[in-house]
Amino acid sequence: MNKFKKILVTGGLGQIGTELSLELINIYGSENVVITDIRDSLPEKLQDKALYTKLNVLNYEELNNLIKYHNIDAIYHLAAILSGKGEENPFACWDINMNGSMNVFKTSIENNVKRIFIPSSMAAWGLGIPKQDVPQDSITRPTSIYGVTKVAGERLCEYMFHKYNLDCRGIRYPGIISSETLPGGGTTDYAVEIFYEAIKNNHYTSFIDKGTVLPMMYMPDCIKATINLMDADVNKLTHHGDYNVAAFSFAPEDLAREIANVLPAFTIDYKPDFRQAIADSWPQTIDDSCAREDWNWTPEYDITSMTKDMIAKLSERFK
Ligand code: AKB
Repeated sequence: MNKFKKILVTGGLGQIGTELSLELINIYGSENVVITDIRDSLPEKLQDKALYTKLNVLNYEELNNLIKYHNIDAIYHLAAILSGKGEENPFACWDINMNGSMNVFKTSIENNVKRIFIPSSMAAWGLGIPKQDVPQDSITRPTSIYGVTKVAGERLCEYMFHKYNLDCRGIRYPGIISSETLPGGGTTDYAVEIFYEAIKNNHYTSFIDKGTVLPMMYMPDCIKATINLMDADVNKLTHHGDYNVAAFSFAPEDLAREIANVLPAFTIDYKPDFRQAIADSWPQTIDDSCAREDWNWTPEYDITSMTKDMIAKLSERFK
């Protein structure tokens, strides 16, 4: 049975938002999923398939009115500025990520929203962490403004749960690789761009250096994790806004090798930029045993199956 009656997605036209919205529409029906974003209208592939309202999450009144109007009982709050863009404008990153989330908390409390999802990220980690198998309960000393907002968001989810009985949930996403919508300004974006360049030009210049191993996940697993955590029994959860999840880890040269197995002419070179310092502060592998125990998390894709699927999908689109 479906858990919720009417769902709101903020940032619903972003990298994760687009595919999450499509899956929620499959499960709940297009009349029960309200997509919001700052764009004027829906892209072609979503037109006539979804309810859409242009919304800036910083506008509390509009957000609150929308939630009342639709009688929303679950929110997936994905509107955020990611790590790369965050370093270009730290004040805007704080504003959108923190004040946007505060608006979502406040309206959820006011309107008795049953459950909300606010993603965290591996960016919550930073100085002094174990690079291998970073545990669920580990120190979080991020060096990026995005990471600072993610740690604050995690703590706020916990706080709102205890103070207001607001059921807030979140995952520490690794880098997410996807074929439908490009990511918008993260450090792990290279692992998506590389596929587009491989198909179009047989070559990619990576802004992340050789040897930089980072945790990654394919979009179908990201959507599965997000929906499964939201559907989980609250009594089984030992955490709220900060579940570790993992799928596979690789360095750019590992991914290049996998791509070359399918597209033998592919080559890569390296020109690291400011995002290298962010990547260097993140772990290489993540211990996700807590998510596995609490809500049965298991990923389906590994680097090889993800690479084959990405190339098949993008080759079809760009043929
Ligand atoms: C980013 O690179 O900023 C994001 C993230 C890991 O949260 N993909």
